[in-house]
Amino acid sequence: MSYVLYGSPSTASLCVHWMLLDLGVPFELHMLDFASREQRSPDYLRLNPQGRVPTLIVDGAPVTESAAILMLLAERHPEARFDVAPGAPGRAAYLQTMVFLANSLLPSYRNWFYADEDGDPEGAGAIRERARLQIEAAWERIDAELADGRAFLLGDRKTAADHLATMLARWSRNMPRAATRWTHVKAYLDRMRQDPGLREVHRREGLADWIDG
Ligand SMILES: N[C@@H](CCC(=O)N[C@@H](CS)C(=O)NCC(=O)O)C(=O)O
Repeated sequence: MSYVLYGSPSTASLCVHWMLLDLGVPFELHMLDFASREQRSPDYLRLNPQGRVPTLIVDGAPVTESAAILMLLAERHPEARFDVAPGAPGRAAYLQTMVFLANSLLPSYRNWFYADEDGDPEGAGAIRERARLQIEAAWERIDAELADGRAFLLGDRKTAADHLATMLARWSRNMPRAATRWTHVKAYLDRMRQDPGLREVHRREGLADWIDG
């Protein structure tokens, strides 16, 4: 199995980088320079026509979309138990949570951070305000789920949902209401921030903020 990850520090590639470290598999890492728009270079657009990260080259073929990559890696390395197998108890919750994070929460962050670039800059303020409300509603929902004191998003073991949710929580750190402002989410994140793989990915990506609270 061979892996080559294209990413950029603190972006959507972080969750994939983290899972690769957790899996302990060899991989090559290419950090793209967003300042020089390397993600829009012809060479990179051949791998990822959207010009976004992450892209993971899996045995020579590019795969995009962070959540899909996480689920693929979990499936290819079942010994790590980062997913819930078809037919196993908790499978529905796993699928529901992954799709909720990827389909509802992550695009709202895209709108928050890229309102000017992705659409008409004149309407960007309204887009950002709506995105903020959607992001806050999502953390409200996740907070309610964590209220039963479970250690991880899906119960008592770490899954791909934790890789994705923790990265998304990190992105809220400078927003009007950071994810850490919800009581149960904060308790969860305080535990996750002790995770050796998450700490290592912060170190490798040169990120000193947020990881220590
Ligand atoms: N749905 C995609 C979103 C990827 C995405 O928006 N990545 C951002 C960084 S977080 C990016 O590459 N931005 C550079 C750009 O749009 O030019 C995923 O989950 O992989």
